[in-house]
Amino acid sequence: MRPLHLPGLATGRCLVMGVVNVTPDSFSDGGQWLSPDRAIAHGLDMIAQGASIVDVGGESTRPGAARIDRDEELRRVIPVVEGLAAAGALVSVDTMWAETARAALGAGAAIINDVSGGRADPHMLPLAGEAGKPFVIMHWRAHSATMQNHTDYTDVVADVVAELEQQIAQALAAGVAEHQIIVDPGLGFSKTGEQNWELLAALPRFEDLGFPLLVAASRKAFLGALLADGETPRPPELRDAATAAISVLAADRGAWCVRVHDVASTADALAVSRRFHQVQPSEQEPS
Ligand code: PMM
Repeated sequence: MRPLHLPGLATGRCLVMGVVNVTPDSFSDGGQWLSPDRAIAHGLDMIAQGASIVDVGGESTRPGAARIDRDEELRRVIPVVEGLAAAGALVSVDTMWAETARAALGAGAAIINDVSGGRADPHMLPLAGEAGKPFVIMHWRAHSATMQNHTDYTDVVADVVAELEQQIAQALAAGVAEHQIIVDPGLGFSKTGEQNWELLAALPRFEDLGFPLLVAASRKAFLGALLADGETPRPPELRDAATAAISVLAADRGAWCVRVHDVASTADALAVSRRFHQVQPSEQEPS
């Protein structure tokens, strides 16, 4: 894996990115962090719980969501990025708009997390190249309003890998450096639940692309469906134990970082996994 140019991050273990959605309507935590002070406090709490990065977003990308305008996104995101960065947090900005990314970098953000991987705004890739900051390239086919109409694949793993390779090539051609790139299979974005499970099983194929791998399964609908009570999906806020389990499995399959809403449960699960893997089976006493 090519090392990222991002001093201060731990190596040799899977990192945790905590999510702060400054939105009224995210499926997972919408409406909870709309006040900048509460959002900043929540981000700092997540760092205390073990997050290395705080991801701040102002636009919901839940399936079917309508887009918001740039000014509204800026108004939501910039004070939170500024407050967290001033407090010493490593901040990523979750945006598809180059203008928001530029303003967030000016306010102290260290990473651009563009779920469209540069496809939504033609100015994003040149900005990422010019800024020289780590840039998340997520597999993406269409905006949230219609993305679930675009779940046809011949072979989901091979197709998502190939489409990510195209996105990476476009980024490199636009001036993004190899050492800036983070890749993400984009669970839930133009994917059915079944396809998400197939992608998770194939994470080593994504690691083989040679870039740090970000995995964001947290509270997503496929977990709600797995844990449904009859026809009723498990509500998002009750999907954190399942998320922590996925975090461990993803770390074991090469994830560089997992993006989660509840940092404490994932950080604990990853600590157990690290300790567990320290002991070789041959060293264990028969019980
Ligand atoms: N998913 C969401 C938002 N941002 N960023 C990346 N890199 N990968 C994702 O899968 C991703 C993301 C949607 O989830 P949320 O609304 O709970 O934040």
